[in-house]
Amino acid sequence: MTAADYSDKIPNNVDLHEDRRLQRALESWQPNFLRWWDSMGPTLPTEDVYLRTAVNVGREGWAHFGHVAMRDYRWGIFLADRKHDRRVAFGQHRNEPVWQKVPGEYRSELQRLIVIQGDTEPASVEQQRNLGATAPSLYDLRNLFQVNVEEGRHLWAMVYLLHAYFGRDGREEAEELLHRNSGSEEAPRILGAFNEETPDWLSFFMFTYFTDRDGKYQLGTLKESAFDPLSRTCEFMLKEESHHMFVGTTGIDRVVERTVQLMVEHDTDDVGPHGGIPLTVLQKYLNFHYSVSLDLFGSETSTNVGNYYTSGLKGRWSEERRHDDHTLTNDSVMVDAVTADGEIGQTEVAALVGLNSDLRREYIGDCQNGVNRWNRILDEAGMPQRLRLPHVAFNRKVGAFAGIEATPDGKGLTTEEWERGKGRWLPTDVDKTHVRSLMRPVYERGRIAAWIAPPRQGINGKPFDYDYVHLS
Ligand code: BYC
Repeated sequence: MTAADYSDKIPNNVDLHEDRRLQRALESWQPNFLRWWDSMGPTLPTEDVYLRTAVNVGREGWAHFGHVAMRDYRWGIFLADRKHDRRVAFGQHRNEPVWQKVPGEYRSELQRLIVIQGDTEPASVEQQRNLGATAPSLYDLRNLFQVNVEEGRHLWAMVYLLHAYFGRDGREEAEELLHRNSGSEEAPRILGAFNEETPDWLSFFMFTYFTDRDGKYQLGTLKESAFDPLSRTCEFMLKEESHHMFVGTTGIDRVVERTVQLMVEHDTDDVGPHGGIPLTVLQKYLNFHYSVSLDLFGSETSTNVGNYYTSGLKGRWSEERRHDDHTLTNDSVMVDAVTADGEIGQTEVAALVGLNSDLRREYIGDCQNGVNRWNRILDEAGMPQRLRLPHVAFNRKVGAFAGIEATPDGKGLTTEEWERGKGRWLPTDVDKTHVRSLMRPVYERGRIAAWIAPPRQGINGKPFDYDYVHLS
């Protein structure tokens, strides 16, 4: 069954009505979720928003578009269709049928992975809650809210698994997902990047480009999981996720485009006084968001990830397209490391413990595509400047390079050199204040703030000047 049952209090395609206990448990979590949404979700009051709502998981027509009051959004539970002959693709259980229940021996690891994944979803909504007050256009405002409601749905996706498969512990973890908060002193979110601020729209576009992209890769590995309900839920989440990255990619496109226009118009690189964001500031924001997102991949060498793989809990990106034995017990790989003489270099490790590096490599290749795209905009305008990804050792708080400092070129630095240089590589208070000063809301249909170019197209075939959001 793929079509969602919308007559249920909780829309779903998992026959929730057949399991009254589970249904009651989720229905009692629902008001807590709404309380969290009211207190930690978007702060800008709106009448309704032109949103996409998932209605089906099939290839064709999976979503419905229409104006809805955000609080009445139908957050639901959608798993991709079950493949009846699906088998484990990797690890020690390779070729065995996938699991419809959680094996006792892997219960705590699986729960931990689901909790970490679940924790990021509401965290991002919290980080973005004030952005509505400064949206550059109604089109952008609508995209922000689309991302927010879908992150809310992704929380539902993980909470469903916790309630359905992890008993009382799972229900307690589901409560905790609403109690931890981004940036909180007492109960912060689990992963570093999700406790950082998203105070302006440039940060939002960088976040949706770099941090949502970590989400894409992590979900891609969980989609390979031998635990079939997790696999199926991640498969469907990935479908929604691509719009979030589109928002980031095209958002940065449009900032670069506008900056270039101002550079040409005023014959200067310093577009700040002309209401634009200089390329140097863009590069600093890029450096920050990329390095913080690299931290989300964990350490270059990790026994956790080797165990997850061997047990069948978490696979590799495109596992089935890899040409090897899918167990990796005899393989080795080179991973980034600080060498014995203190230099930034590489070291050889068992392939299994190097799997965070494997995933990160895929991610970095994908990130580079965006940079190439933005550089094409510069190139076509005849600009010699280029944006680039900083070195993996730059500004790291997790993994091999957490204990050292390095330039964006990957040259090691003393602490004093780092302190003296960091204002050239990461956004300073002056940069942030300038970017924030540009963040004035533009809520008239068809109009756009002066620091960003309009999009080439609207949403779902609608024009840019469509009434995407009705403010209250
Ligand atoms: N911050 O063995 P290691 C998304 C901890 S984003 C703080 O290298 P492992 C989204 C680690 O837990 C995708 N702590 O780690 C995007 C471990 O702690 P314990 C989210 C960190 O397990 C935008 C210790 O350090 N999903 O969906 O190999 C908007 C040693 O680390 C951090 C997932 O991440 C950090 N950055 O890998 C909305 C998938 N990194 O065990 C949504 C699920 C590591 O010593 N999670 N630590 O107490 C995982 O697969 C893994 O847990 C990790 C870490 C990849 C995160």
